[in-house]
Amino acid sequence: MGIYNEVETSSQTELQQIQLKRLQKTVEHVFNNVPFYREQLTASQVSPQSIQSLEDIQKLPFTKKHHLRENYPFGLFAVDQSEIVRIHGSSGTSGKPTIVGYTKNDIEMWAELIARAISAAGGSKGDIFHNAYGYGLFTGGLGLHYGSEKLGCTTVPISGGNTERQICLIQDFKPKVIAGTPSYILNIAEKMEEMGLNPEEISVEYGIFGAEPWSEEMRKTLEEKLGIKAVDIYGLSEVLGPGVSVECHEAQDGLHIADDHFFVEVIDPETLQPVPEGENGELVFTSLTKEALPIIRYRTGDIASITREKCFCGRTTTRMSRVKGRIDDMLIIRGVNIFPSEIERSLLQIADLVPHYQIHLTKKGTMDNVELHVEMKQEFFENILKQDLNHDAVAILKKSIQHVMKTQCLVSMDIVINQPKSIPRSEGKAVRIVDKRKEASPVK
Ligand code: DLL
Repeated sequence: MGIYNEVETSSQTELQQIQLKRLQKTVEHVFNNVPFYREQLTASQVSPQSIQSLEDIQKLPFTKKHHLRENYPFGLFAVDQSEIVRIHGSSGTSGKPTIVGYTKNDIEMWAELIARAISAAGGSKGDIFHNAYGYGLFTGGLGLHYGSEKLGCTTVPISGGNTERQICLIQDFKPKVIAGTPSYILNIAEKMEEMGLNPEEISVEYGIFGAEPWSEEMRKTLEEKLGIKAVDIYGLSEVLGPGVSVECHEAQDGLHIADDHFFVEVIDPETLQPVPEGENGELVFTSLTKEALPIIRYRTGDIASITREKCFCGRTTTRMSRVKGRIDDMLIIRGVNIFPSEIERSLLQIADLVPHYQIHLTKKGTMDNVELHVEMKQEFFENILKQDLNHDAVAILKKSIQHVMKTQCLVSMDIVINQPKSIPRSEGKAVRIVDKRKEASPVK
């Protein structure tokens, strides 16, 4: 069943015992080695000895992204710089990246978690693994790379971009597993379609997609276009990178968290109190084994729910739902809260559109306004040109999109239907929200 390490099927009690021991060790590690945490814990009147049960984690203060920024670049590292063998970072919306570091043991643990993830996704030793995640400071490329080698896959470090060359190598090497952001893999899949390749001619059987929110409908689209089974992989630099959780290909029903390396909580982002299992809230992670950058109760800003029900695949680990989106990306349209992934889910049901879209935030007078930019399919466009469709066709399509948005997402927004190929294609993480509100405001 592709279970890489038997710990993935341990009982919840065994997992919790492992977690408590490792949590105690981690709190001691940060208290002794990171001045920031020593001050935080002291201010909250908590010492390493205060952690006697897993519930005691709630005594610990939260860590947020700004704490990493304020301690840029290496201030939260818990080991001497000479022990750090790798640096990664995530580009923020503003200013300098958030920098993270890894010791040799951290890299080994990360590779193990990715080996588990590729196994869960359907891959195994000897498979050719086409890695289209970007290499560089971003954790996707090298993160997947080391795990793929550890599992024994033949790893192709193609990185993102240069789509034609990617397709050429896919045709020549015949990989079984492909990894990348769903938006970039869609880009590759569409190019393949244009080249007249059909899914039966594509060797790939399994896809490992993540690093950005995507919907169940996008999964169906990618699976059909490539003739594969696709799983969701999640992670973030501050906590590790990819591999914090991954779906299994057997159930494709929630992402298995590596409970032996991370303790997950789900909180209400307003009250900061835990929410019941099964309810959506903000994911909070504490690392349990990291040496270089141990992290305590990191508020991810990502919205999801968790369940501890055993999975059909045999794994007993906590599962998280798909991430609906980041709190920062939540749109509030006339009082209704909505994530871009929910818009995506509805849009992908409309036959005359391609699965690319952007949400433009603009100003109408003094009011915030939302424009949904979508793109018509090539056939639809050609039918208009040939006048097989009358000039009202676009207006009718626009009405039907508006109707879907109103009934499924409960919001009304302006719809802009673009000609084929006009929405920018992604080579990594797709830009879904374009904020033009500042551009529109008059110069003071
Ligand atoms: O995106 C790590 C990664 C690489 C994950 C490759 C999966 C595959 P960052 O650049 O630090 O790290 O961005 C982390 O991306 O907080 C989420 O908001 C988002 N994210 C990551 N995976 C998913 C996913 C990598 N599967 C941020 N679904 C996170 C939805 C995701 N959002």
